[in-house]
Amino acid sequence: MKKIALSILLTATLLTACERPGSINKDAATHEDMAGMDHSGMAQEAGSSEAENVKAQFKLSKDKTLPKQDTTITTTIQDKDGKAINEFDTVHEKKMHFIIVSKDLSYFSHIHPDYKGNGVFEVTTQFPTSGEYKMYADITPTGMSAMNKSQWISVEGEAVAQQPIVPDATLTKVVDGKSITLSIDDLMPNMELKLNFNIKDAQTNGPVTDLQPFLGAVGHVVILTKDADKYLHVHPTDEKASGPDAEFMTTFPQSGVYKIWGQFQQNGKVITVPFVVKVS
Ligand SMILES: [Cu+2]
Repeated sequence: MKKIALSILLTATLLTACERPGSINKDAATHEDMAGMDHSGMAQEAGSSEAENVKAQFKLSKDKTLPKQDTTITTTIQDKDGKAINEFDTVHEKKMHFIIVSKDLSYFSHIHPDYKGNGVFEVTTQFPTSGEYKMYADITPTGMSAMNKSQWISVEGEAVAQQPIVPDATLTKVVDGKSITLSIDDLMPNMELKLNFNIKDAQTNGPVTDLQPFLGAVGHVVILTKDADKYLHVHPTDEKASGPDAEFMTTFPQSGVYKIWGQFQQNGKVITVPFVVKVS
């Protein structure tokens, strides 16, 4: 009896996967936690079998990583047999998008490592404070779908106060003289949703219509679960838009609190606007 139930469940799962070829969940599911990290720093992955066959090794330039000091992060991408994966699609102008967040998600950094060949990427950055950080490498090995690999790291020093991650009462924020309002069709899990960022001049309240392409699109959006466990795939619906609206699609894989960062560019300057939402 149990066997039959399981096979029905499996069939249902396969059907769902077939019905939704562009399924975002497939790309988004990524796991890595402190406990699951071994000494070599190999990231273990859950998710699609394609992603399971790709491994990332993150190495920091110093044995002890200190805040406010240049730290080089080397990310090596290999297949499951330890062979270098050396071809990557350029997505939004880059072969790798690299996100670093603090454990409380108050710190967010979006940078682009240089590709050194042979599956090796390198970037130099500084961590602002001591504490735990999570790094995500967002890549599309040629012939595969987009995927991300992640790992927690510790920056030495005295513990710093953690900021609470609380859903915003209002989804309008003022950043760098812009007033940005986020609207989402429905804050419900497991459905493809539209996220619209409406951008106004905070002083005149006039629409901002001269957004510049940022990484080849109207903007870039990163979404993480509150515990930083899941990194969601987000894509713009109209890459060539220039404001005041910038529209993106994503799927929240489960109920819970998520942090969303929108990044837009005007007059050569990038603004990053964070929101916290509750999906239920
Ligand atoms: Cu990027």
